[in-house]
Amino acid sequence: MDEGLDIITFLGLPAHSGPPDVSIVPLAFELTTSYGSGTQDGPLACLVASAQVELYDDLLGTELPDNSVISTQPVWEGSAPTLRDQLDQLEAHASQFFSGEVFPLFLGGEHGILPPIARAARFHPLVSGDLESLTIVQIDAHADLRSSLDGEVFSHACAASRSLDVGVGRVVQAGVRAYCQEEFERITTDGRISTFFAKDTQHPHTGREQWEVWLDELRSLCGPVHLSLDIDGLEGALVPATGTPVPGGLSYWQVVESIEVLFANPNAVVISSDINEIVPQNDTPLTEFTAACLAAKTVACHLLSKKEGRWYRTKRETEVPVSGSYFVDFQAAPVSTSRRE
Ligand SMILES: [Mn+2]
Repeated sequence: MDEGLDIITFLGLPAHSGPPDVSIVPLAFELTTSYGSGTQDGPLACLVASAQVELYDDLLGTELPDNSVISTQPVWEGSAPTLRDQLDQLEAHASQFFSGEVFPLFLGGEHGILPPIARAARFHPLVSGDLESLTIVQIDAHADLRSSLDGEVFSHACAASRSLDVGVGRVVQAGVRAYCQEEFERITTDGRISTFFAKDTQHPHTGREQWEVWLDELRSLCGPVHLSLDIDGLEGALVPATGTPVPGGLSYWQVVESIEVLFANPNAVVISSDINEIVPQNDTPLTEFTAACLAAKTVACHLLSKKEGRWYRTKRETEVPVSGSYFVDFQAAPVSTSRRE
């Protein structure tokens, strides 16, 4: 790693000693991007942009870090020779942040980071080996439910399918507006998946009603939750540098509202989050700055939920064994939908 990277901290906060309340975990992971590239540089660009984000959060009513310790981890770069080896490495790296004592916010990197993060979540005390209890809330232009893309089952386009395959109980997703027939059929037949299509929530006349249904879904979740925010879920104009910008997406304020409503749910505990598909923009920092603003909002909502007693610092009792080579040996589960011939 280049010298000096360790001095770039989230929000430009001074490095702090002591046990962190929040860990910002940059993941320079880009092995399967299919259109635009540059996601490996996204996390660092987001950290640099975050120094310009205002520290005051209106919901928290004070400035970050609000007497908490927010630590910025060194940028993780996979060193293993193959994609599958890197996924194992990534899972082992992510596992450190599921002790229950810290809230991790992973910065990606392509969305392919999700399955190893989700699998690492099984070590969180509230999940405690039962990944079925975990819900992934996904904001994304894409359903990410393909069985494979270009022959690769660990493509970023399969992030949600592979997360279900590693054992996650539910995926609820909004902003979705780019998907293939296989994905649509899976959405309509797999009871573990709830999809809120952008054509419904963003409809010029009836969108408001559908948006309320999405918010009610977030209010009704129970148990541990991982929030996975693919920034291409936002309207493409806000994040033009992301790998696959798509028109017709969520507004900035809709994503803010989704984060606030999710963290306010008294029956769910958001144990971790990621913001992914960040790509540095050449002519303006809009893409990485948008991601940094949403990262700050996520951290503020976590700190508020902690203040208000919806998050508990729990300690893992036993050490996490290194998971071996799960992804190397991974066999994709048979696709549960049958395609019409
Ligand atoms: Mn995605």
